[in-house]
Amino acid sequence: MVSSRFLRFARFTGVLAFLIFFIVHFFTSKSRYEKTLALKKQILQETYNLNDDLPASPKTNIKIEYQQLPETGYPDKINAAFITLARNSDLEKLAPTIRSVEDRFNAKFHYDWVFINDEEFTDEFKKQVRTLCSGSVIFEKIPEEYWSLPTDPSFDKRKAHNNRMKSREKMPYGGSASYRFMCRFFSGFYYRLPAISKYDYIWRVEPETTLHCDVNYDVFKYMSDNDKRYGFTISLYEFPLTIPSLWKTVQEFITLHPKFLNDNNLMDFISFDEGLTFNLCHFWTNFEIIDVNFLKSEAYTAFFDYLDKSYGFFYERWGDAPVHSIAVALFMDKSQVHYFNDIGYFHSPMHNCPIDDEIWTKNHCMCDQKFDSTFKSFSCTGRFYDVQQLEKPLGWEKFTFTPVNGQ
Ligand SMILES: Nc1nc2c(ncn2[C@@H]2O[C@H](COP(=O)(O)OP(=O)(O)OP(=O)(O)O)[C@@H](O)[C@H]2O)c(=O)[nH]1
Ligand SMILES: [Mg+2]
Repeated sequence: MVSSRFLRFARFTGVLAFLIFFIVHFFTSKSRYEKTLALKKQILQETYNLNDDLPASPKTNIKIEYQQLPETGYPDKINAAFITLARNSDLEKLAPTIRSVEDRFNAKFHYDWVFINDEEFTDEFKKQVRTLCSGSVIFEKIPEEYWSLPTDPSFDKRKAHNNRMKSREKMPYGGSASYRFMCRFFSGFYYRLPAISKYDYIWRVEPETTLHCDVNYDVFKYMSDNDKRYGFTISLYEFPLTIPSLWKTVQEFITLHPKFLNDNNLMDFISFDEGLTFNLCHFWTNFEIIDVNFLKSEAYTAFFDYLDKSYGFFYERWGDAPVHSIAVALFMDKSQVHYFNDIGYFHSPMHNCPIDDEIWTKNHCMCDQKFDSTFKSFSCTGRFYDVQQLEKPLGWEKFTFTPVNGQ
């Protein structure tokens, strides 16, 4: 009797305990679920609204601020871009160059990059450069008239052909037609492309080149703020056989248009005898930062048109480097030409490697100062210092000799 009553009581208690456990578990797990959901929401919000005001954590009182790089650079950005002429086949050599320019400079500023080609760029090329550049990327195909022989009746195709044949063994790219198209294009046409003419400054970058040092300031803004219109890193002497009649043609142009000659020009940089002859000194244009409005000016346009009509780009093998350099030296005020001693640059086989230890260290340069070309005998930059009356860095004399076997 007693035992059956006890059994009923035990069964009732068991059911009651199970019910209580079930109800408690139901409510606690619901609030845990809601908490988890709220936390997830918070994380999502923090992730996607990085710059919203976040509450400090009540436990630590620490407020985590997420750093987000601006999409379009910073408010002071100049109307400027990088430009690169390249073939699809240059991609492998170009990719490390873009990486170097981005790592050393552009990842901080996000300037646009315009890629130009005489053919359509492949999807593979576009995909690769897009992923490396931090600014907008623009692809432009060169119109045929900018990359072909002149069509005027007075142009002698046979003479151009003969020059290529006889120059084949005498100079680099002497036999190449496309090299001549490239030099003429960089002398007179590239800045007329709509994708380029809209900028105020352009910085030219070639495949297989490297920036040796960090550039922690906005180079374009520096140029604009200081009224600089041309910037270079390396200068040297031109191969005379490529330009037998260039200086004569320049002299004719100046005689016809003396008004274009700047009163405060850099003639002494390009001539040892006040303009009688060209001393072959030129800025190496594979690195070049230039004011596009200078190229679009009446003086430069008339200058290029005059040179082009003499057909020296084809009857000889005029390079864009002497053409740009002569124009800069004669038509610009010399105070507007700037030598960058702090960027560090390499285009085979020449280095610009800051010899000033403070600059080299501060900018984390990765180059051997022994090989810096600035004050070597094959460079004209020492002359640039003299003509501009710039103070040479301490100990520059130690860097005038080319090391033999790296010693
Ligand atoms: N799209 C295209 N680009 C070219 C062509 N030829 C040269 N280039 C580009 O024009 C620039 C200059 O050419 P380079 O071959 O480097 O000329 P260089 O600097 O005088 O000679 P190197 O000492 O060999 O570098 C580079 O950016 C090349 O990628 C061409 O036929 N088509
Ligand atoms: Mg090159």
